[in-house]
Amino acid sequence: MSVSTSKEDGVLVIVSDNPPVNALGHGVREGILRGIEAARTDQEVTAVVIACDGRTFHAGADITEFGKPPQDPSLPEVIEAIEALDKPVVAALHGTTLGGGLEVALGAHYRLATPSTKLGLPEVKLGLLPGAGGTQRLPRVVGVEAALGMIVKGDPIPAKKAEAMGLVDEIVPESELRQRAIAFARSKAGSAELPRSGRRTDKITADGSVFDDFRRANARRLRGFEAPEACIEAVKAATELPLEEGLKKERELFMKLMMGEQSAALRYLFFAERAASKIDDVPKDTPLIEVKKVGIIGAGTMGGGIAMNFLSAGLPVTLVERDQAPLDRGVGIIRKNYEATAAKGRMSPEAVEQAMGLLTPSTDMNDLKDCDLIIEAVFELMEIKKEVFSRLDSIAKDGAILATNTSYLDVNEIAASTKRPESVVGLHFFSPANIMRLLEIVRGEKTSDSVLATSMALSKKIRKTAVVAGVCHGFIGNRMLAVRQAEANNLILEGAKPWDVDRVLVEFGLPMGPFQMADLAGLDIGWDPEKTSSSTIREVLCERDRRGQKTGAGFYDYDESRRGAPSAEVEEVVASFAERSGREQRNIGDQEILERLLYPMINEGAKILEEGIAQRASDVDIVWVNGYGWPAYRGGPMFFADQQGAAEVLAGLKRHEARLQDGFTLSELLKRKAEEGGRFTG
Ligand code: 3H9
Repeated sequence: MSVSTSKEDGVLVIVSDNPPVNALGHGVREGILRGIEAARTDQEVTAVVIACDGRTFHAGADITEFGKPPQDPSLPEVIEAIEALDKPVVAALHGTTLGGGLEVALGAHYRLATPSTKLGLPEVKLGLLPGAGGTQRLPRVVGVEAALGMIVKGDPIPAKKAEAMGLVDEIVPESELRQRAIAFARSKAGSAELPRSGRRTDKITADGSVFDDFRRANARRLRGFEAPEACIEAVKAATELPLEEGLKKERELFMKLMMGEQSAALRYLFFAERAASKIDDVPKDTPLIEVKKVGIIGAGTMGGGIAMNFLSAGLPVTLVERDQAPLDRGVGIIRKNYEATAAKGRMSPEAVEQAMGLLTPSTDMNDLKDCDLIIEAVFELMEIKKEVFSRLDSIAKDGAILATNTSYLDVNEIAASTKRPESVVGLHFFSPANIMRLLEIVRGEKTSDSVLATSMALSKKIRKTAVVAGVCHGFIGNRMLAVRQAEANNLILEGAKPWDVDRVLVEFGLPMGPFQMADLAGLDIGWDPEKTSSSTIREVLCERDRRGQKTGAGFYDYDESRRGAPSAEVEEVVASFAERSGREQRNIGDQEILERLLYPMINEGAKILEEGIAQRASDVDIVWVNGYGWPAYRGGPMFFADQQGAAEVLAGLKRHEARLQDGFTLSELLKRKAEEGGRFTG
């Protein structure tokens, strides 16, 4: 039984125990309602405490029940019964009091919390809104502005802040929570007036501009998402309607979101992210290597960004660069980045010094000898990587993890330059490495289970979302990106304009298209002015000093504030290439652009799966959402493929096959899925 009750001196204590997070599944809802009903009818009971065993108070509704036929009692019904009880109800909060869990707490008349409790309404991150009264009760308790922030952004707040807002009545020590809650409840027994969140009126007024101001201030991060607007509408309803009608409105908005594609995609990603951290054939009890000290070779943008991850997690880092000047520059940039974060109020000045205090710069690779993990982030050239690894082999201590941050190269070949290939792994960070959440853990043929399991555990410590990839050119993300890039180039040679290609992807929900991305990164990456031969569009643009945003021109012309405008010169360059390649320029519609960019990527994703480079389709999606800006509300390329249907993707590829890049072949897995009507994702 997941809910038990006991009576302590007139207080009925209702305790849920539904590991791992006390989700409010059917049995839990039923148990709480039964407890409330018992409290109502039992004359001996004068007050109630609602609490949870285990690591947390209810962390929300049970997401696995979503999309299945609803089972009574519903959560709103349970919460209404709690609020309506004429005996004081105290919620005893600990851990992560989230979503439906916080809504239960809002239904209670009083809330006590331990100092480490986090409180939040994260439903928006699942493409939903709080659907059990949260949008109506929270603004009545903390005011409209504070509630908007919590509901529309979905980030939890610490207990102390919740107390200051009036959301928590008292903070009590962790070990005394239950007893203090019982004593508190007893002290309120017999109260004539109970503070019911839903009946409060004092904080619920707001002038309409609050909502518009909020929309404006958050427009960028909310672009394309449906749920935040619905959240705003629901909170607005709280200011305009009596509770019952507001709850009805909330329900309506909630159900609409729940049935929609965006929430399906975001819920899928929630589970996809958790699945990604599981390595199928590595036993759960694989011993981990203790990582107490990290070494990084290369103090450039990448090396510096990687270092920051570990420094921020409290791990000492030795940063090695060949010469003093670039080392100083690298260290300077790390400090500047931290100081910029502090200036925005996201880090204290003491934390900056603490992080910098963990950094040891060095020009001597021998200083890496006591590191447990060493990550190489030097120039992307096999010969250089091999040289670094063979030197590392003679310096690093036994058992140390030797990682390469290569984004394309063969990790097996790099590993073979050492006498300990089992210790070698790819840790592919994405730029800017201190910000981007994705980490590809590249598993070499000989990488040991311990090295893999430790890499995965470490990714959590540095707050990355990691995905395991096998060895191939570009691993999961860049391999698929290369296919899209080649197709984007084909499209412009056939007559699509670079800005149209970019626009189609931005309208789809990506932050930018391939040509905007190229301009941002610089067209001259890998370009050698000594050896240039005008053989590609990119080369010609570099030769004309159109090297991207930094030179004020690339595929676009840029003004001083780096706003890009279509360039007649680029059109001319592209047209002359098209003529030379004998391609006829034609008008290409948006739908063809989208299919030509996305379907070959999906085909490549399917090959990645059939070759076993990715463990599961959802891992491919995690890579694209976290590393390449694929809109989360579209789930990822493989989820998108399932929504289109594999047969439609295959038909689309066949429609365009003659025009696709040389050497294009269809994935056998895609063909099979199309034939069987099967899905890539669960
Ligand atoms: C809601 O409440 C709607 C209401 O407003 C209205 C209803 C009418 N359900 O993340 P972890 C599983 S919407 C089912 O690795 P952590 C999770 O899949 C909900 N399962 O642990 C994993 O399973 P497995 C609003 C859930 O310590 C295991 O628990 N609430 C749920 O890193 C451990 O999870 C949220 O959105 C759930 N609600 O983080 C909160 N939650 O071991 C969602 C977790 O098989 N949850 N599981 O892979 C979280 O944010 C994190 O899980 C939490 C713990 C912070 C709680």
